[in-house]
Amino acid sequence: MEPAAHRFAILGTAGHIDHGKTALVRLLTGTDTDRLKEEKARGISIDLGFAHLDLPGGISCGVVDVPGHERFVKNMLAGACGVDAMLLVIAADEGVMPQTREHLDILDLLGVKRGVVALTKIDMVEEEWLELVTESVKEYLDARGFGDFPVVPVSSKTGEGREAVLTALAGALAELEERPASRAARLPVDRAFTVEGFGTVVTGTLWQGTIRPGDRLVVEPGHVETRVRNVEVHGEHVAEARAGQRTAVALAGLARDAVPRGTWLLAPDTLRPASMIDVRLRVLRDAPKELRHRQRVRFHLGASEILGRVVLLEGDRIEPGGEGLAQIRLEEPAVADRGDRFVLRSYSPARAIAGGTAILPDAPKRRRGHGKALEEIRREESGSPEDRFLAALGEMPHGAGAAEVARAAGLAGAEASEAEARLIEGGTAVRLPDGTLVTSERLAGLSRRAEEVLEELQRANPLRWGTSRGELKSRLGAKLPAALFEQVTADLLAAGRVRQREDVLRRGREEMALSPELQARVDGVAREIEAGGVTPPTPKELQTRLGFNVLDALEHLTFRGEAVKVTPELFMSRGAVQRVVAWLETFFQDHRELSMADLRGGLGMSRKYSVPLLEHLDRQGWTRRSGDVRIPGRRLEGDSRS
Ligand SMILES: Nc1nc2c(ncn2[C@@H]2O[C@H](COP(=O)(O)OP(=O)(O)OP(=O)(O)O)[C@@H](O)[C@H]2O)c(=O)[nH]1
Ligand SMILES: [Mg+2]
Repeated sequence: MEPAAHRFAILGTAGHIDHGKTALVRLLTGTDTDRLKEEKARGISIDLGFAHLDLPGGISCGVVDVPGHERFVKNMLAGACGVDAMLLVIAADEGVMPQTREHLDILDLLGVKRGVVALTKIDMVEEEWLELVTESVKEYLDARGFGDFPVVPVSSKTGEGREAVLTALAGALAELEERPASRAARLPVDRAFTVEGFGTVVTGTLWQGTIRPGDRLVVEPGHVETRVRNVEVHGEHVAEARAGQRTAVALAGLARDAVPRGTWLLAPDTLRPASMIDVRLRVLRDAPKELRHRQRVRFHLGASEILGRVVLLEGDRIEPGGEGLAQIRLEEPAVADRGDRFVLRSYSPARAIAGGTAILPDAPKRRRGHGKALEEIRREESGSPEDRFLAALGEMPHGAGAAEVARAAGLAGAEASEAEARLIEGGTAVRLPDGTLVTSERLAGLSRRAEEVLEELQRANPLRWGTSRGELKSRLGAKLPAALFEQVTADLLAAGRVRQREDVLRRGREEMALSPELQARVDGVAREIEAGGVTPPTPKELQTRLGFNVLDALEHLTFRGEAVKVTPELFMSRGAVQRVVAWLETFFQDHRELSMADLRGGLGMSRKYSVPLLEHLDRQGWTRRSGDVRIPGRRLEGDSRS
């Protein structure tokens, strides 16, 4: 199966125990994510559950349902790391509760900025109470910096509000950036099990890159080499899993124990596990205490939890709400990449207290009070001018002018212009004809999506040669700037991956090939309008007569030049139109003017045909309006004897 042309997103639930996360996922998807016996018996979620949701607007979502119980926050973290958006569930009868706060804290630390708040169980409360709760939930979100999240009332019991939740989710994900498929594969394993006939299967969200059957991958930590036997997305075999998809991978010759939750599937020779990571830390504003030097913590990254200590490099403590540079020293190695977000929980009681970003994922041992070390970390953090310019540009999906990028990167003067020039020279950034800069990665991603959209539309509409530029552009995003779109299509045309006729684009080199069944339909339609001569049946009449939707066939015949689209309601065969033109030529040999009645009488047609036909002939230059009558148009003038 080819990858479909829609986008992928991972949606994670969040919220206090019993507030209705699993019930809402069931209402939205039809899937019961509580699959463990114990979950069913106790009526609570213990581990992660997974479902699939197709949202309006063509977004295919992997849903990760997390448990709300305080004791299972560890499992929640394994699911939350790597979500694109949150579905924060708050029961209308209880309002904001401790794990509502902790889950939102965690998602905040992980940098999740999209989401919808579902106010569940509205069937259990009075109208007035609902208003009060809505108000206080909105206040809470506002104070936490999530004031732009829609709050949607819903009942998983009656189904009320289901559509509104779906619409709100589609809105929250509408402008989601595609994850980089061009980078090396990286998948945090959140489940591993044995499947009869396939051996060991692991699941996780593919953070970046692609995975295909036959790929060689490495499991880290442990450095176990393996080969992909099979790839599934949402329960279907695929030729390729793409970044952003929930993925199940069957691995050859590997025991289940070799890939427990917390390990990673990686493209070979990419990341290495390491125990010392330089980081920037941020302590939660309502953490119960300050973070102390050498404090023991639980380090959560991807689906892994690793114990370690925090070595603070700037002072002895970080107060709630504060931040600083630190080194995390772990008891077991972690597989981190530069820029990864992670969460820290206190050792006991286990509670989310801080989070941060990896700066140097495999660092030398740092000592406190070393000005040089701090300087090095700061330099790593901000990067070279080129890195900073590229990072700033990478945050701008529509690209931007050089001045704007430089400002966002905190660069000026020669430093900025040199960084820009080097990136363009090196092919990492591209300057469009209108001056806009954009990363090559973004351009490549757009090209790829454009091809997918074209492919999908071609498959869905086999009678159409291709897709109009306008339709392709709107499919790629209503706000996509014209210059960017032009560049994408120009690149595809130059690479020979797409062809163009008038303003219609077609993917690939093959010509249209109709199935015998479709060809028979087209031939049937062609015969009917041919037989109708200058008074062919309308599409509606044809449809009744033939019993299928004839519009595509008529457009197809028009595209092939075998029919002429006089109006959307009148398609005439090419032969019939040629006969009309021949009749006109003869007519104008003896007459100066043509009246509507002449046309009707001469060709034997009613007003229903003569009016649109004459307008078509005007447009095509065969006739020209002159007062109430027609005279020969420019295409007949050479022949006219008048
Ligand atoms: N009346 C009513 N009951 C609901 C609604 N949503 C959930 N419930 C009930 O509330 C209870 C808890 O729902 P769950 O969906 O399991 O809650 P949860 O948030 O997944 O709980 P954990 O996963 O354990 O954190 C169940 O008995 C549900 O049937 C609702 O909208 N209306
Ligand atoms: Mg649940």
